[in-house]
Amino acid sequence: MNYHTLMAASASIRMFTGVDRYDAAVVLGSGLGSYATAFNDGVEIKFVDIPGFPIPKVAGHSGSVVAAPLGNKNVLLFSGRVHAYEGWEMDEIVFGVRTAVACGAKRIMLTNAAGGINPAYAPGDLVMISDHLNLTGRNPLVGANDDRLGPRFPDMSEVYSADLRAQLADTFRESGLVPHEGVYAAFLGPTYETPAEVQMAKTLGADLVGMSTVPEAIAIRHMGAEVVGVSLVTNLAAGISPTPLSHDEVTETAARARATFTNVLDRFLPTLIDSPID
Ligand code: 8IG
Repeated sequence: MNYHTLMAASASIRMFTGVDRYDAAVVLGSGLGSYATAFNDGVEIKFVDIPGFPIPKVAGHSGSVVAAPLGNKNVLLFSGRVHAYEGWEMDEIVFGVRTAVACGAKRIMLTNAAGGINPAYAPGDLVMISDHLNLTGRNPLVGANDDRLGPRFPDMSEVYSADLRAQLADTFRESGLVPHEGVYAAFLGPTYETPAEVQMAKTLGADLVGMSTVPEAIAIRHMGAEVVGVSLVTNLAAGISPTPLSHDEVTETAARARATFTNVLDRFLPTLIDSPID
């Protein structure tokens, strides 16, 4: 991680918007990026215009951050995440969240689309992430540690803030949702798992499977900010589902669940932004 590039990215966002501090950030996962466009008073900055940002190669989305006021605070909403399975390095994958923390964000919400292992989940459900299993074989902190960012051996005993999870559970209930919570197992991808791999993850304690979020959560904790995670279950994991997995199923379910997701974020963002640890 190049510290100076990180500082340049942070300065670029703060100077472009004329806001010297952002209080919180949200990373919008696959199919959920449209949430950012709902902020009418937000300013969109394309990743190509920020030093050091990885530019997604996915057709139709080169990535951007919407900087928006919320009450008397300010939030950053990122859409256009990059993944390890696309060939990106860990430093690139976590660059956005590190920039958010460098802009002042003390709390970051990570969202994703994921496969469901826990039989209590159905496609379309939102699930809070209680903890994770890093099964990617990668870690964003490998290499020389930059002590300006965080410690060599960061504690991971509460990656996903218990306080924020309790508040998100309240938001789920207020939205009429079951406050599902589960362990997210990250695989490298891009293949979905075999049924045996899903059984392995289940035996290890996983409720959800996905290909993102974990590197970002690690980098955020490294820098001492708080994390809250939510998965949209878009498919049942291989072998749990009676039918083969398809990316079309994933995008269709994400589209169906968008209103629920929007409702939860609208209610939760004021909580996320109102950090008592300023
Ligand atoms: I959406 O079933 C989505 N992302 N690893 N497995 C993994 N990632 C996913 C899945 C899944 N569904």
